[in-house]
Amino acid sequence: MADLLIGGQWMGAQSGATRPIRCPADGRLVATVDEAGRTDAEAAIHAARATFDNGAWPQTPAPERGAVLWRVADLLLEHKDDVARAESLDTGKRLVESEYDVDDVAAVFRHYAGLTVSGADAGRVIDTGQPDVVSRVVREPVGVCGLITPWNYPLLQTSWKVAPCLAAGNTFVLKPSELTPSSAIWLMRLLVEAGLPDGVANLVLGAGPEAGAPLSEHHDVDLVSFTGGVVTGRSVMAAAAATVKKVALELGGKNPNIVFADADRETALDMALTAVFLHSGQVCSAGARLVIAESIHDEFVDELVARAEAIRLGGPFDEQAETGPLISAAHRDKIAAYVADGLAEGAVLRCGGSTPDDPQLADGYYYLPTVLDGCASAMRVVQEESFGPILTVETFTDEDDAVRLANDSRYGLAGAVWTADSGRGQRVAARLRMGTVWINDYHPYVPHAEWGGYKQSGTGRELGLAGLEEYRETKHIWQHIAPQPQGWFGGRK
Ligand code: TXE
Repeated sequence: MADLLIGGQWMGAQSGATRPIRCPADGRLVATVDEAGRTDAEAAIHAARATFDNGAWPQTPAPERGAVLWRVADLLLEHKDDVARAESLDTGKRLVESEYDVDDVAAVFRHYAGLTVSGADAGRVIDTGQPDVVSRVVREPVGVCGLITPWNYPLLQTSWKVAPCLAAGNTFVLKPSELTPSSAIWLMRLLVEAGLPDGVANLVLGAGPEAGAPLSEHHDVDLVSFTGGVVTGRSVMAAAAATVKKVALELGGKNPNIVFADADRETALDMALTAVFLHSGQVCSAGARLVIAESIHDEFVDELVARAEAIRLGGPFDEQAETGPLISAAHRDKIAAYVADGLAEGAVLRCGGSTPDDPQLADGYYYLPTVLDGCASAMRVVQEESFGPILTVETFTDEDDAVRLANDSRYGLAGAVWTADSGRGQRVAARLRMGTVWINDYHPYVPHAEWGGYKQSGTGRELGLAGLEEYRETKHIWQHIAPQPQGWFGGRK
């Protein structure tokens, strides 16, 4: 079956090109998919434009759009086993994690389905003080949206864009990561099955510079929403400037996990591991910087290292595995280079720092959970997002010092503070320049709360109500019901 969905038709690439998809856990071929180029992307943009300008979807009553989204959620859960399996084969992540992701994706679709019936679409009537004037502010879909997504949580991050985009009445072209296209193909099939009209959802697969770039460049695209690395994000934003389209960017982070001496030690330790090593650190909100009180540093880090050394690596279907491989050989090389760099800058290697020597893992892109102690915020390994299983450790003396260190970053996506002092937790949370702050927890998110970054972690918000607003324009309609000449210029009698 062909894999590109353009104007309601499944088709191959105009060039006939295809791309092999390999499982990062063992390198086995899991799919061969069509590889779109610029002309395919442009065809998809034209289809989305024509459907937006001439189709019924933008004018469909919001609750009817919501009903389609609700059906998508049901279908996702019905096909959960297949969708999760496809996601795990593409990403190498444990099956159980992909299953959680499908549940989360269904919840995201239901959240936006709910907003279509709860009045979030309602505009406002303005009291102008003029009885002969009806002044209304209405919310409208933005138009054609270009959605570009990454490989770490392929389906989840796609749902954060697709669900609000559709709820608001837009049409879109989706370009998932070329490394992990399978769950996007699944989602498109389910959107069609749920009754979405032809041409509303369009899918192109392929490399960023060919299949993705037209989504930020083309004058027929009104909004581009991108999740990925900061370097690519800058180029998306620069390309979008030429046509002044709306831009939403989620560009990852280098997130501090602050532990005060009065924190519940056992929980803070356990969660410090989850914060950074979940999905082998390939998480935009990973707690990759441990910022720890000097007085508990030795004891805490010794125990953390012992636990990190015991983490079991393995493929998606290995039930003993606690985390999986990195996405590619190139990404693993990048992680190794960050570790080498950190050591050259004076960090102390406490564990990991190499690939595992287990022969059963030899064909996958595994890297051992790594702890670098004695770090300083000026180091490259502390400043840049490695997006792998590397924890850097910095120590602080007091509350001000903790906040100063945590904020000493070009990123501002997320962070956490661990303390038994609720007042201190709130004080620190208020001073952290980040889009999400957890107090005595790490990683939870809900579809109802906004997600996004300060500083170079991006612009705009996903999820929550703001996640819907990204996909809407605001229009003021002024109607004079008893118009009279004003005589401003006098005119001719
Ligand atoms: O991502 P890219 P990469 C970070 C992480 C990682 C780094 C690089 O630090 O190591 O980014 O990862 C598409 N025009 N994150 O290189 O390039 C691309 O095809 C339009 C953080 O894999 O940003 C894919 O669909 N699109 C992150 C998407 O952009 C282009 C998640 C992301 O790829 C394009 C992933 C172009 N010119 C990586 N070039 C997070 N925020 O969660 C590429 N793409």
